[in-house]
Amino acid sequence: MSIRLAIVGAGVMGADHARIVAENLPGAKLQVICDASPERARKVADDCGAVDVATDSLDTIRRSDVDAVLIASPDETHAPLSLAAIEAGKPALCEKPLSQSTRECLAVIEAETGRGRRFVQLGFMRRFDPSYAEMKAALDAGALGRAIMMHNFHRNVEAPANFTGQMAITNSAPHEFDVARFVLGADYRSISVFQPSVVDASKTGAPVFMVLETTTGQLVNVEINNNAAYGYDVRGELVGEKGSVFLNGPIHARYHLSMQSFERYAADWRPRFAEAYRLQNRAFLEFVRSGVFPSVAADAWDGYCAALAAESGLAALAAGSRIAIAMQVKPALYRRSKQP
Ligand code: ISE
Repeated sequence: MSIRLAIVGAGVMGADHARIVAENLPGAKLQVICDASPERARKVADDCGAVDVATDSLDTIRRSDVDAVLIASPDETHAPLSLAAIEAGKPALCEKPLSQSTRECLAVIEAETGRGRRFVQLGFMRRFDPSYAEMKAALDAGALGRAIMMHNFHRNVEAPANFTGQMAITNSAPHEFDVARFVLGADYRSISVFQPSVVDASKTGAPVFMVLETTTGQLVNVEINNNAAYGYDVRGELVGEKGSVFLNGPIHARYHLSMQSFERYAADWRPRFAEAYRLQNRAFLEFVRSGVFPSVAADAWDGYCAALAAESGLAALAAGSRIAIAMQVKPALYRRSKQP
């Protein structure tokens, strides 16, 4: 029998998830598209062949014809809607970040711990990206020797108008906080944040440069530049004792035109990470079917770790100094292999 999915939030990511489900997720059925705007919900439902539309997210999560939920609404709703899914006993694939506040992440963790299983798979899709997977596999296989450093660049064309100065750290950088932690298999000990004085720091999406130290002695640096102008560009290099691995994006063509040779950039992250989203959503469907949490996927604890790095990053920026990152003790549920 098909798994009946509700998508909450019909913006850019909700629409993209609906398309992935419709085109690439055999065994899943788009049951409901829910959005505060009925027109937006209807448009996505019509484009992707969903059965129904709704405007109330909590009612949608509780509906008896919904087996699992995909949360793609604005950041501040992620934790409350995850809690509602847990309360309804339904697995949820929640877009990142779980929350911009560690307090809210801990509430989700407490709710899952109370029920003795994981419900929330977090949309840190880069864990499923073939280039990061290969980087991690090379490290795990010992090919690079011990990891020493990881360099990360994250550039968007232009920050959305609603992007506050802090969102480079709380909305964009969590991808790097999570994926570097995932690749290295290490937690963070401290963070320092810098801003180039040549740009106006109050400007929407002003760039930041961060340096994190891991508990196992590596340095991780992260550039976030949400007004890079030229294209969506994510780069990463893992440096080990014996060599390094550099990420390659999925480039399908090279142009030779007008005395130039070049490749094209996408305007946003969806083409760059299309395969990662597809694999992530497949893993979620398998999780709903089997109850076994995907070993690669991020869970609520990983969401807490990313939020803690972001919160500490904001404190480091305000203080103008290096801030220690002090983690809570990891509950036993999240120490187990990712079984339910
Ligand atoms: C956005 O929310 C995303 O998740 C994108 O993957 C990221 O590149 C962008 O910086 C974020 O704002």
